[in-house]
Amino acid sequence: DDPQETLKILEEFDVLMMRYDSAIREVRTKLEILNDELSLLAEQSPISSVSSRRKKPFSILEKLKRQGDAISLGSIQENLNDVAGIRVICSFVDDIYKVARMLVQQDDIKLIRVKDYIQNPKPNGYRSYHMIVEVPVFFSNEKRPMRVEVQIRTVAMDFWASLEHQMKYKQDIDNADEIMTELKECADTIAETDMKMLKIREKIRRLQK
Ligand code: 0O2
Repeated sequence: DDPQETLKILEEFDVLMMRYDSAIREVRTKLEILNDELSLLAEQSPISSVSSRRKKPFSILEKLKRQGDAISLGSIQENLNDVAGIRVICSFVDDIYKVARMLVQQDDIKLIRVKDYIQNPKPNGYRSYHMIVEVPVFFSNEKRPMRVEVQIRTVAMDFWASLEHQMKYKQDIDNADEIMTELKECADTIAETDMKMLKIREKIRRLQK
């Protein structure tokens, strides 16, 4: 109720969001450096693109409420792992694991959690490699560990996920089951194609040697 108090909380919220933006920049830079180096060593870049987003205040609030967590700045840092999100798109499945390994082996990166939806696809067919990492970010007079969610997937997995994601916002549609079945079939075909592409690339490499 106190406007001064509200203003103070909003300012602190802004500072926290700036910290998440900084953490995104730190991890993006690490990925760019890895990609630059690996591109020089091999003829192809392991990463085809990187995108990032910081969760909007409304979505932060919604997720805290959904999880039944307290609505506070401390609660955001404690209970949300995906305020800072980075998506890495690779051409080939083996690059996903290579990039993930090279990122977490850096001694300032702390691996908090891994969810390998490539080894263990979700029932709907979703495939992607998820990691929650903590990266230290240096500010004027302190160093803070910040959490970032890194999703790594192939171009094909990403194509699938963006179409499937649209289903989340389309509830109560008549042929939902049919669409879900079709999506599942596509996901399996994509996984098979990703593996075939990897094998073809290996054959081409052997020919070049
Ligand atoms: P949005 O709109 O992308 O931000 P946690 O992150 O721990 O709170 P959870 O569910 O355990 O929650 O994390 P998980 O399983 O690692 O997945 C979180 C994110 O992965 C989702 O974020 C999506 O971006 C993506 N994802 C997971 N499952 C699916 C899926 O079935 N289909 C698609 N298209 N994406 C998926 P949000 O916050 O749900 O959504």
